Amino acid sequence: MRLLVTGGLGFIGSNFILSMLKTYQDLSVTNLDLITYAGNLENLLDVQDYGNRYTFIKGDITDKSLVNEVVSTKPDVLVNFAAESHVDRSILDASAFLKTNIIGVQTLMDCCREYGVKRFVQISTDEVYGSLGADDPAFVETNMLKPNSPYSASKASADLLARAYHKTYNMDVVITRCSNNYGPLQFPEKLIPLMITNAIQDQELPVYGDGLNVRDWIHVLDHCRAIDTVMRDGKSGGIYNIGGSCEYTNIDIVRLILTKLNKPFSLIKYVQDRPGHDRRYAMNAAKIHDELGWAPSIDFEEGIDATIKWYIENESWWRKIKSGEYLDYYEKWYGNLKK
Ligand code: NAD
Ligand code: TDX
Repeated sequence: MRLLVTGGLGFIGSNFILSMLKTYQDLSVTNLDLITYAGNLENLLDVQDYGNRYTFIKGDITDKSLVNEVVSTKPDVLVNFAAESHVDRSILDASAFLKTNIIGVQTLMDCCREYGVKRFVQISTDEVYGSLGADDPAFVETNMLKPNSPYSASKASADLLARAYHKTYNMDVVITRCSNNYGPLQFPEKLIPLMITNAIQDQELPVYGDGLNVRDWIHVLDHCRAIDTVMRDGKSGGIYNIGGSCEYTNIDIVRLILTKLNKPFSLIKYVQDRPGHDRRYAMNAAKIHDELGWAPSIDFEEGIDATIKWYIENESWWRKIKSGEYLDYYEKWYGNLKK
């Protein structure tokens, strides 16, 4: 199988590429990534072991002539991870989100159609469904899309575009919608790596609002295995929820991390809430389980222990990130949230 992966230098994409190259000997990957602030060549240093089974191309998924050139090599499948992915940054400025997450997807799908790529896999998110109340049933694939942030609105737009290309052009498109991922190589702007690295540095841990918002956590490798399953066996035009069935409040996650690192709860700092903050996400993943036989396999306690260990052992990786642009962003965002 010849895979074209877009956005493969980010958190989930790099974990996906590593696990695919390791699992399948008869598979090669071309990775097209712009190397934005979130893309990191260091994430895939280990792929040198795979020789010519891995090719990297630097470029923008909104650049039609480049994408045409890359797609003209006719990969079997395109898996699109490329996106602006951080809700808080979308609140500061939505422009790049609309460009990459919507126009980028259109560009990729147009080129795939032109060159007859057999399948397009769009990596989407639970956030397209909006927010749940404490007693609401978990999201199912048939729920209405009710995005609440510029980020989730851009991802929902891409999902609708993917649906339209399937209906209009009979294009073979599958969409995966996953809950919150954690694991190695996650950029330290997201809750879990932010809290682990701030705690290691004895810095404040900023908790939004009352800290009682709920997320459904899944280890990134369980997500990658689900994507592989949908990519191979998912029904054309199908949408598949992926989740860990593992709901935690943010404050419980933060306290767990501090406890495991043997750091005091006094590092916790409640700050102003994120505008439009979704209260709760929970995924009903019965469809992917019943139709394709996938279920998560990594226990949260074990996964979080391994993740904390990874951040302790890879301090130079995240210390390099936590400089320059990151510090400017941090000041701009958290500077406004002080209570
Ligand atoms: P990330 O921010 O870590 O990585 C995004 C990658 O896309 C980076 O390597 C970046 O350089 C690249 N990129 C950005 N704009 C690009 C462009 N215009 N052209 C080419 N490459 C570009 O994101 P992530 O957390 O790995 O998420 C990957 C995908 O999964 C996203 O589509 C996101 O919406 C989705 N998702 C993420 C989560 C999560 O918990 N992180 C959960 C569900 C879905
Ligand atoms: O400093 C913080 N303090 C805090 O309380 C940060 C960064 C987050 N939070 C809260 C906000 C959320 O309730 O933690 C929760 C998780 O926040 P994020 O890590 O920013 O993730 P979330 O907004 O839930 O979105 C994530 O999951 C779905 C990913 O970033 C998206 O890319 C994915 O689509």
